[in-house]
Amino acid sequence: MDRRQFLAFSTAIAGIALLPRCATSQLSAPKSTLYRSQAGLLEVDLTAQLTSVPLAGRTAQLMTYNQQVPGPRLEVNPGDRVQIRFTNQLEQPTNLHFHGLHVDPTGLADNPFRAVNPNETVDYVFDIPADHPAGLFWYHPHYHGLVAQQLFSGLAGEFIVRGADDRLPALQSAQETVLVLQDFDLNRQGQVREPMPMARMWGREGDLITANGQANPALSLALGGLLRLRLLNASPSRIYRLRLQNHPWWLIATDGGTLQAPTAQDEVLLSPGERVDMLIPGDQPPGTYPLVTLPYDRGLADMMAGMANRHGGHMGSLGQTEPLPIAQINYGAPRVAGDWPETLGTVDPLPEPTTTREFVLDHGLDPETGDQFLINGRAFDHHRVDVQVNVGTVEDWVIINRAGMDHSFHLHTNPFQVVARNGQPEPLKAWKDVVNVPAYETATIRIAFRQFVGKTVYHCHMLDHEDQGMMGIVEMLDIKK
Ligand SMILES: [Cu+2]
Repeated sequence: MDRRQFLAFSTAIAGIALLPRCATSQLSAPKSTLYRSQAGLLEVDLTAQLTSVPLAGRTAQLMTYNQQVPGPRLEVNPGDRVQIRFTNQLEQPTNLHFHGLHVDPTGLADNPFRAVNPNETVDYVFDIPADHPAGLFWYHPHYHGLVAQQLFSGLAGEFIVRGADDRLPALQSAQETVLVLQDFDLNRQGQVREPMPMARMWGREGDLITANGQANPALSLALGGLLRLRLLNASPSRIYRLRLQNHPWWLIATDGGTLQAPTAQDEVLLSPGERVDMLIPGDQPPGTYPLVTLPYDRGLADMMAGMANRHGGHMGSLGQTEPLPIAQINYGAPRVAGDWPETLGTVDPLPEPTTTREFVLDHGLDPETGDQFLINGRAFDHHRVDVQVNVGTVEDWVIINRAGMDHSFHLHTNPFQVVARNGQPEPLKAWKDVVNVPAYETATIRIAFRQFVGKTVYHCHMLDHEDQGMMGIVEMLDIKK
C-alpha cells in the first residue's frame, strides 16, 4: 500500500469506529517521569546515583538519574529557560551534556569541560533560542575518561524540544512513542561487568538490549492510525541496524529535525548518539510486527571475533548472527489518522563554505598507556585548542576514517548537514549532529557556526574511543569583536 492508498484506506475505516484523538496512548508507558516546562521555565532536580532498579524483568545495579533508567524525560519549547539542579552521588566525577541542543557551550550551560565531583550539587542554566528547531535530543554524562562506563551503567535521558514539526496535522493525530535504546552487560548479581581490554578498544557492548529499560516491549498501533516512533541510540558503542519486519515505515526526522518529506526505508542504521523519527501507518493486516536489530559489522569482525574466542571475552554484536528483538508493534482498535504528510518542512541548503578542513580518524599506540584513538595524529588534550572557527561562517569538515572500524563523528553546539560521502553528493537533505563514518570511508559535513562563542568539543561517539583520545577542541570566535 502506498501513501495514496493509505489515505483511501484511512478514509474507508473512518466509518468503522471513531476513537478519541489522544496524542499519547502507549501500552508500554515508560517508567521515566516526564517534566515539561511551565510558563517558559523547565526547573528540575536531577541526582546521579548508583541504584538498584528493575531492568528487563530483573534487578540491576545501575547508575541512574533520579533512580530511573532511562532518566527523566525533559520537554521544553523554543525560548524556554532550563534550570537543572544537579547532584552527583556517584563515587566518581561526572557532568551533564545536552546532546544536539544549539545552546551556550560555556559556563553553567552545556559545558563539557565542567567536573561535578562526588557529593557536589551544581546548577545547569541555559536558554533555548527562540528559533531552536523541534526535535528529539538527549542528555548524558561527558566527563572525559568515564563517559563509556557511565553510559553503559545507564545514565541517559531524552530531551525533547517541541515546535512547528509537532503541529503538523498528521503528527498531531499520530500516537507518539519514544524508545531509548540501551545495551547492558550484567553479571549474575545484576552488576555492570568491567569490559575486557579488547572490548574497550572495540567499544563495549552488552548482550542485554533494552528499549526504555524493558526487553522487547509491546507498542500499540491503531488500525488505520499513525505511529510516530522516535528512536534514540543511547548505547556507548552498539550500532543498531533496525528493521520493522514485514511492515513499511517512513523516515520523517533525523537528529536535528524533520526531513522535507517522508522517505520510505527498509533498514535504518542508528549509530551511538543518533536519533530518527519513523512514521508507521497502520495499513497492514492486523497482527504483531517485530522491530529488530540485524547483525552489523562495524569493522574487522573476523579478526576481532577470533581474538574474542581466544580470550573468551564478550564482544557484543560481533557474535550476533540473528536479528535481536527491540520491541513489537501490535495492532490495536481502529482509529482515524490525519492526512499523510506529503511535506514536512524545509531543509535549506547551507551556503558554500569559506573554509574546508580535514579530520583524519586513526589509531595509534602509546608506549605507556597502550591503544590510542587519534584525530589528525593527536589524542585529546584538555589544554590544546585544535581548531579555531569564526561565528557567522560556514565550513566543510572532511572526516576521513583511515581505521579498520567505524567511527561516529559528533560535534557539539552546531548541527550540520552531510553533503558528501566518499566524494559523492549525499542525496538526503537532513540536519544531523552525529555521522557514522564506516571503516576506510569519508564523510563531508557542512557546518554553519552560529551565535555561540567559546570552546567545545568534537569526538567519536563510540564512547570508549572518545575516552581513549578521539576528541578535539574547537574554539568559536566572534571576529567582529
Ligand atoms: Cu570511534
